[in-house]
Amino acid sequence: MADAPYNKAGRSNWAVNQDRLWDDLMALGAIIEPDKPYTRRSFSPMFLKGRDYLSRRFEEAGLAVSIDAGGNLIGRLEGTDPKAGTLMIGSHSDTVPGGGRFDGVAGVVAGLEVVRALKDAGIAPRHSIEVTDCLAEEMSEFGLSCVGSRAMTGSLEPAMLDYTGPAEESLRDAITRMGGRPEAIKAEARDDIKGYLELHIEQGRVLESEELDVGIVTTIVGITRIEITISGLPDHAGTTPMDLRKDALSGAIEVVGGIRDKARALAAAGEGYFVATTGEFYLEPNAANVVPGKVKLVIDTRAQTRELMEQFLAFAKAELPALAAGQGVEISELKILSDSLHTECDEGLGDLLLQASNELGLTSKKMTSGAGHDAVFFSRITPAAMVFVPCKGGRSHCPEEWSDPDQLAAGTALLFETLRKMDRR
Ligand code: HGY
Ligand code: MN
Ligand code: MN
Repeated sequence: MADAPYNKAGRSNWAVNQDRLWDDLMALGAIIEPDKPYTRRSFSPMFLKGRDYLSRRFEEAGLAVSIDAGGNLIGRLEGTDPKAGTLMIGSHSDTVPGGGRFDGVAGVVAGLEVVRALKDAGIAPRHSIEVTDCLAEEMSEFGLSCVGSRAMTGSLEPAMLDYTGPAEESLRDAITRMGGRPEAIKAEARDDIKGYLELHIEQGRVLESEELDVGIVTTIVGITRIEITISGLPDHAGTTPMDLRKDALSGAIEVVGGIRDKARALAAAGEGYFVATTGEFYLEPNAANVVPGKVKLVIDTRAQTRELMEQFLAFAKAELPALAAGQGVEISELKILSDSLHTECDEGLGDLLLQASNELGLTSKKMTSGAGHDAVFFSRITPAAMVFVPCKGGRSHCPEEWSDPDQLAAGTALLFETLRKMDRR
């Protein structure tokens, strides 16, 4: 990594405190399910334990702590000018199953560190500053991601509150269980947020391979998630001849292969970034001596342009049923779970980030994000921008996820300097 202007003794000579930041991250990295590192799933008891830790650290930093209607945890520092509005630094503290210690939570802790650094430096910002842990950014058991940031930005459709999760609990009840008040989401929509910043690990290989200190995100891909149910007939595995079976898994194999091949073709077409993943796969009854009667898939697709996504959706609706029918089974349901457009981050904030990065002597580049983020929804109500820090080998959503203390400190110092510029605007 390029020599960033802070000494290698691991202590930056900037306002942010690298060790304090790192200690909080490692403490949160220990508040995880005992048998599956590193897992802290939204809505779980372990998630609430992580929030207890964050709330305590918010209070110790002198922030007023609250849970908003959508279940987001917010630490607020009042500004000197009540008419100036609020600047927010956010991300998420939930993980994927078997995830890492940095995805999301690094951005929440970085926001906390920025506020502590403001206090250490005796700086009283004009704007109020909020550090936000957005509820359930990762795809949750309710079939929805970015629950809290959708709620805060008027993007949580009422029908989504009826999505159900484990034990048939509604998303509405789960948000309430997290301290939210779903019935007040609409009434408490925010109009005071004047800007949103998010620090996140890149979850890719660009910064590390080009030895850059930080990335400034310009575009965040659109994400569409589709649930497909393939129905056949459960039958005795021993007595049902091959030509008389209605094997749902045989159909699912063709459907998944068709999705893979279409995604490879779109990715290779040179019209922009496109990926598709069959990440969830449920087989019923999932018994060795029963011909599979039903398969449920969840497909996660990402596109840099709406044109690419529309090409994929047209393919899915037109071609997938024939692939299933070719195996004597049918697609009994094809449901769009969520469909968010690609997002352009705010250019003005991107320029502030670049300016601050140059002033700090950091090497940087503007880049696209293949991962989804809470910033997507904040960009709908306020100027929003993101800072990426390198992560080892680009690995993420796995226990090997890693970012060095000084890389995180550099990104946090950039947040600090950029927030100061936003506060002075
Ligand atoms: O899946 C994503 O893109 C993000 O990590 N939630
Ligand atoms: Mn993630
Ligand atoms: Mn994330």
